[in-house]
Amino acid sequence: MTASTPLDFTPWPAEYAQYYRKQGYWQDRTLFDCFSATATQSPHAIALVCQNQQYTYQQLQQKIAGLSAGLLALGLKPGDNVVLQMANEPAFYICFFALTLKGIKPILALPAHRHIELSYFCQHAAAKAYICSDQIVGFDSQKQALQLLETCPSLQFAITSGSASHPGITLLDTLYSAPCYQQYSQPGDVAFYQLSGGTTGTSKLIPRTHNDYVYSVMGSIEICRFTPDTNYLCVLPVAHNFPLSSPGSLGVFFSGGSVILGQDSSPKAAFELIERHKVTVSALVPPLALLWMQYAPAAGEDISSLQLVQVGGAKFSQSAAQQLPETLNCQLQQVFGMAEGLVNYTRLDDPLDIIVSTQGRPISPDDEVLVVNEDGEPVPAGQEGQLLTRGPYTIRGYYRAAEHNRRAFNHDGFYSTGDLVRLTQDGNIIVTGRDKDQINRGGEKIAAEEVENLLLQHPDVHDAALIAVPDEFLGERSCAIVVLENQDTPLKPIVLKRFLHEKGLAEYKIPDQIHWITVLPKTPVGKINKKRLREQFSSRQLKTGSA
Ligand code: AMP
Ligand code: DBH
Repeated sequence: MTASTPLDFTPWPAEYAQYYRKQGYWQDRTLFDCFSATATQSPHAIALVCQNQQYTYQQLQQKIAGLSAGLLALGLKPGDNVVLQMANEPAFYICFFALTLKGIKPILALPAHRHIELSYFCQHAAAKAYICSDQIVGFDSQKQALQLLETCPSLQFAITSGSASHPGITLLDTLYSAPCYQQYSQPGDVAFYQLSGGTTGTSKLIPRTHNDYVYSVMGSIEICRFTPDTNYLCVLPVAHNFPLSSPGSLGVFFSGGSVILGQDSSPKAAFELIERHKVTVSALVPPLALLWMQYAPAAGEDISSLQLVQVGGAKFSQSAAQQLPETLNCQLQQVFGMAEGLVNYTRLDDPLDIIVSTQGRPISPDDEVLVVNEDGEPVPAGQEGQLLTRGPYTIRGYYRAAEHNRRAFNHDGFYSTGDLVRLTQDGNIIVTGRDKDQINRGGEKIAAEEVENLLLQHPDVHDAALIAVPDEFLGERSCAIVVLENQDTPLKPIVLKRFLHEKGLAEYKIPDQIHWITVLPKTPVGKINKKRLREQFSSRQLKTGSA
């Protein structure tokens, strides 16, 4: 049996693959090989702590191999796709490694995803199973599972963590069998799908191979100096690329440290975990970093073990970056990454002004970074332009998205990130803006078009545009500008919000505010003039005639 289905992804051209191997980036090891190397070396070290549960590397490895056998016995096969949606719980990692060990490819859904996102993933990837959790607060994942089983023809199995389930849903705990270590996935194969924030429609699926992902993690470990003494607190959603791989939990597992899983990212809960488990490093999005900084001065907890806080996912303001090291009494690292690949870090030994004022530089000497103007020509150093990138862990194409790929990747295979950046003299990147139709709501990405298309499905909506407006806490919040069919009949913003909610859209994508307008301004070529809208609505408060 083999998991390789060649059309799953756009491979790197042979000469690049050969070069990346020659350089030692691609080591032809699977994710499970890397986990196992630690388990062999330090079987009794603590790999994972979550509430009152604790696993050594050996215990976790056995669980992984046991579940992997059970998944095959259930009827899943190498090459199958499954949707994996879990809370911050040990079962996530057990499933992740068990699936990839057997060449079954998880699509890493976020806990916030709902019917619209989940059914799209199931259908687009012809997923055979939905593996969910009983621990996502405020979400009946089993009801969701039944709904998916009904609506997605490819779906054969729904599996849940926890101890109680509806008939027709399999309990994960019943699947554990005798450990089987046989691998059905090759290092060059797609191991799993990460998700992009998207710019058009629903998130795109990002095929990540063992080789490229392992390299991004190993490179990150070196830069962030993860060691067996690292105690990493994961409070961001486990499946997100940042806390999974930059260096994230995988970085911990591959270097022998301990992951401490937190379900509650509020400062008090997180600080208690830091104190109890002598946490040395954590990864935060900017709004969380701000909350931790507000809480820290009067905190009763001892967080003196904390050495490093990584901040990424959205732009961290320079003034907050300046204050963080003193306020949390630790080092700051800025991380500018993307699930498509390229990850940039400020280095631990960089001068403070670089750490505070830039978003760092790539992991790899062979990450190619181009800053170009609208015609695709390189701009002089120091000038703002669009960031294009290509390299040993940046994908060459999204999964089953031929048309979108023609726009997102140029002829030479460079990925067009949609970010506007400036390069400093010493090669650090400063993110200056964005050239993609996306709202970055404190690290959560919203594709404007997806929400606009849903708004247009409401019978009273004639036209709609979703824009980002500045928000002191989130950096940006989302604002829908709506033209009503009948402008004499007022509509309450809450009606539209409820409409989106009932459609099954993830909560974070529901517009923070909604304004009415008689007609949307257009550009000379007839596109909605979002720049004008942003200028017009940026200073509007949440209160004024909106929601
Ligand atoms: P995604 O492609 O959904 O994984 O989202 C990645 C995007 O998040 C990047 O292309 C940036 O737009 C944004 N991003 C991530 N980290 C940072 C950062 N440190 N500063 C500014 N933007 C960031
Ligand atoms: O925002 C991101 O997607 C992101 C941020 C930091 C990321 O994917 C990463 C680091 O790896």
